[in-house]
Amino acid sequence: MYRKMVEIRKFEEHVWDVYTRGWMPGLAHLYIGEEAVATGACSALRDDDYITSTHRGHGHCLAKGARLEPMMAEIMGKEAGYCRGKGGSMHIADMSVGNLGANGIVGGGFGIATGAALSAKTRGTDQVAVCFFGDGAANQGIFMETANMASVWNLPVIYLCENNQYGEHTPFQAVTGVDEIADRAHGFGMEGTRVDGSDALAVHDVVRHAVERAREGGGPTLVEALTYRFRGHHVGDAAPYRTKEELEWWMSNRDPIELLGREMRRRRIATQAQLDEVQTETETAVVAAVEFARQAPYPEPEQAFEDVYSE
Ligand SMILES: Cc1ncc(C[n+]2csc(CCOP(=O)(O)OP(=O)(O)O)c2C)c(N)n1
Ligand SMILES: [Mg+2]
Repeated sequence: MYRKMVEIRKFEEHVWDVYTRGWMPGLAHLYIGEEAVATGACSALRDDDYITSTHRGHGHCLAKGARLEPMMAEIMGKEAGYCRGKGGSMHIADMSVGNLGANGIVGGGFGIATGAALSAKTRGTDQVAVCFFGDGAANQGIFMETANMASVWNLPVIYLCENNQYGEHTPFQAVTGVDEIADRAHGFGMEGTRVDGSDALAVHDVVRHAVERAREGGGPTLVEALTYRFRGHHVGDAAPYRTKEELEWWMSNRDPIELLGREMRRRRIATQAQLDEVQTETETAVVAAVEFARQAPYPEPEQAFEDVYSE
């Protein structure tokens, strides 16, 4: 889990670099600061379990098993990418590991994850689906419809709200009628839990519990992971709507990589030197992925209408 979180952090730092150099088209919404949520949750899943992701999806993809090279190639619009360069940062999908796709539509994953859970139940498998979504997406109407449906049909789905406390430039308290999004679970007739989203082990435990219940036919769960994004909404956003003190507090007290590293040293699972080694190895791998993606060709113009749903 430590290695995975470092991989996500370094990947995102390089996406920042790739974006600012003008090597990628579109926007980049970075997951820096939120690594424990995807890592903790996906480490409780099997390869054949499903996830749906968001516009801030690189961390979910990597945590569910995506490889660095095709990820970076997709972000740069290259043919070697997961969607042959046509999806970009916000539409990375990898069916081979159950990733049903990132989504540029806020709340776009609710129907897909709920449908995947219905499919698993109908086919009689014990697969589960995890739907990642933000605090902003928690106020989309489709959440109410799908969560109610999942409750009535007892579907194996976990709605995992990443409450990073802002939807674009708006604090979640300004647009949300409850203090804790997890409280909404009671209105749907399902279990709801809030968890420390900076603590990968805590996220893992809560999601594992929800997954076990879902596999045994116990139905859906709403999990709210309280977290914070260390960067702006997207790379070009300097985030003037929040205070420097608030950002600094989260960065110095709730950095998920620091917290897990400290816990590993405390339990004598790893030394600082071993953790440093993970950082170095991961940096090398991400640099190689950037280089791979830079060298890779763009799709040919004749391929424009291949692998797309409408022409
Ligand atoms: C249906 C829809 N409405 C609006 C947008 C524009 N938009 C993109 S990200 C975003 C904020 C989402 O906030 P949240 O769900 O909290 O996710 P976060 O960015 O904090 O991870 C908005 C409003 C969109 N992409 N889709
Ligand atoms: Mg948010």
